[in-house]
Amino acid sequence: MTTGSLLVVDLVIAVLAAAGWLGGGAAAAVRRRPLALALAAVALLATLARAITITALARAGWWFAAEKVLVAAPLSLAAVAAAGPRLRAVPGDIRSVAPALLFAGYATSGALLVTVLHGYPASVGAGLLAVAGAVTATAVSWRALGVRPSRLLSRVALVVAVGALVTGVGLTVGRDATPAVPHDHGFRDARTSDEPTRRFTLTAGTATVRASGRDVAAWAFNAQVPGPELTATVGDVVEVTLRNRDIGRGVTLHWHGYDVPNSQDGVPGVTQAAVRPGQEFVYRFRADQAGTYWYHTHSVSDVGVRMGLYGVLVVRPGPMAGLDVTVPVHTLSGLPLPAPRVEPVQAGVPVRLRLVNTDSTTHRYALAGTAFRVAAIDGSDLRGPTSLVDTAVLIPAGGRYDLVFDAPATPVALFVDGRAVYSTGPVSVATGDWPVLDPLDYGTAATVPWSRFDRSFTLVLDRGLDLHDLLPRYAHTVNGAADPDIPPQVVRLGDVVRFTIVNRSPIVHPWHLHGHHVLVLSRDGRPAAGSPLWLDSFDVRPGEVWEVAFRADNPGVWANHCHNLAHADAGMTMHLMYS
Ligand SMILES: [Cu+2]
Repeated sequence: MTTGSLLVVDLVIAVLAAAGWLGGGAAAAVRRRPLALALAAVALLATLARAITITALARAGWWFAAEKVLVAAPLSLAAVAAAGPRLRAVPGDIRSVAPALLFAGYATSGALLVTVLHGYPASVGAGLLAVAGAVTATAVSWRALGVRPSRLLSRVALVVAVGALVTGVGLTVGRDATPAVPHDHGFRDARTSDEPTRRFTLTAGTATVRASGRDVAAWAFNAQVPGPELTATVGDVVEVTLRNRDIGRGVTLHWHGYDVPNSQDGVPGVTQAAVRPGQEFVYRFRADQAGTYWYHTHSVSDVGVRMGLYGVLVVRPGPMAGLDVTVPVHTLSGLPLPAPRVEPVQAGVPVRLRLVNTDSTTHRYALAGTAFRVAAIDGSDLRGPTSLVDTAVLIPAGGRYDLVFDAPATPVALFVDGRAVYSTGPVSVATGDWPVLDPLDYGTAATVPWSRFDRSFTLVLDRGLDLHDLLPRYAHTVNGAADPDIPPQVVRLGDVVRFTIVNRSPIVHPWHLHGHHVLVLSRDGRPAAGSPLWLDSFDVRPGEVWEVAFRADNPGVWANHCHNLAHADAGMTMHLMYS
């Protein structure tokens, strides 16, 4: 079983245990003897079963099990200790068992809430709050049931509840505040004089565009979605004037995957101020990385990109032979945008399909009718890519794959999530059960260029309750904190930096570090065995642990975030800073 499934199974068992104890207690309180005993038996079994799931999760990594071992296991033991003896010799009046069963229910529910609302890392504060909640709820139940516990027991319960509550609140609220990322640095001017310059103007504005035969309200660059395709040749200087006509929430341009100087990175509040209606900003950078990239607004990026403020950036090493076409995939108001119309080519002509996923979720691509190679991922050429046939690829949010093949005499079609987006003729084939390429096993391996790491950071991705502008929200968290409270990763110029990224949530998080490409070292402890993978966007699936590394060679303050942009907006954003 994968760690991701194990996390889900453990959660289901925990819910079953808590619900069983609480239901059993309630049934006992109203003297429904058979129901009470049945529910209590289910709860007991579920509680014991957690010993297996928690042990398995701890073996997969302490990140997955910390609060379960430290909070759920002791509270589950307390539950069994309280309820077990009462169930072994059930008294004539089942109602007298109710307080013990309810205590077991409150204790296991408290532990469950610690997992769901607090997550990683485990904290003494959260554990004590769970204890306080369980004891208080039990005391209230005692009174409601008219059970008279001994005076000593009542006093002990009161002291435990108040003590745990006060300490727990103190520890939870008093968490160290983290330094904020400095804003609005001096912007370095990347102006250069004598290189050939490619100049573009992008004007952001509200627009109406056509998607799946319907008129849809959009935010667009130059009134089109996607925005104009920007192309350059290695060695050019790219100069883009961004104007904002009427996007009230501001616009910027982020060059996704392009390791530009920090001042050109387009992150509002970090590298520049958002461009307001009537304003403009000029971006300049040297096109020294060939490959497939894209640009998008980073101002209220979740809404802005979804509404259409994005386009493709392609940098070629020189003139390319054959057909070279970009296929950005985007969903606008729930409707897929049409793919570009492609002229048919003669058999034997080399074709490069530059696939770009500009949505916030993973897409599955299947190229039917021809063998192909994956020539590049995230703009970086792969080493020794082999020929693939009837194989699908999964492209994470923000990711790019370049597929190359020689046009066959028969039709070719590209399916995205089962829908044909590009075809040179009718192709009818079921691609749903094709195997999926694992890029970690594809191509020819090379040795990792570093043997030691100057800095190592672990990022544990989860969900948790968070106060944002004094309002509680269920945030997407990193190491238990949400933006803007996640401490930055501080590095020095020249450091070799390793990130361990752990996903203990039940959803995929596509990771994206600005300004750098990271080399994949391993996934779930298994070293990458294929071509070196230099990525800027990669899916960390539930239960996965990725190790990636890079050399800190691009000074500045860089956003480091989940590229499911709704997650990024809901807390999963932090920064890499150079000291
Ligand atoms: Cu995410």
